[in-house]
Amino acid sequence: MSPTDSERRRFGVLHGPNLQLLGTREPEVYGRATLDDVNGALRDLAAELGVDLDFFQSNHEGALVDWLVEATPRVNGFLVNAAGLTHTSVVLRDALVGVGHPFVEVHMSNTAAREPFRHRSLLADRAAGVVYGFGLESYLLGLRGLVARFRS
Ligand code: CA2
Repeated sequence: MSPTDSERRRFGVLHGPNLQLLGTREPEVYGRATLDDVNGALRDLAAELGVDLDFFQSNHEGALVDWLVEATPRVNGFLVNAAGLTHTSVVLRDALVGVGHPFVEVHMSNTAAREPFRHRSLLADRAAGVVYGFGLESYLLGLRGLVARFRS
């Protein structure tokens, strides 16, 4: 049985600073997929899983916070690649915790195998789960995890 429109889940996908550069530089770290490729693959998976997605990317911390708050009434959770803000932003952490939805943190690269400053996440201890190191696939695994959380 497929869910009715009112039962369908919607998730926000938040892309942090510089992720608009995906696919244009550092392919050895981030692969060759562009941000449009990532969003397209997420859209395809969302259709398969029967959920809806809203997307947002910004290079500005405040804009990311504003969008999280604005999106909160219409979504059930967030898929988050906060990029460099992952390692520095108390502001983004407070917003994610404050809006009260479950979120999954994802990273394209294996941050644990990179510079020490990337080993710390200010978000991970409040996340429903974390996926890193699988390139574009990190986002897809993260979405599967987020959706599964609502089905179990
Ligand atoms: O691996 C990830 O997904 C990161 O969130 C990417 C961030 C980095 O600061 C995190 O430590 C790990 C960087 C996003 C910028 O992406 C670029 C892509 C291509 C070229 C330059 C930057």
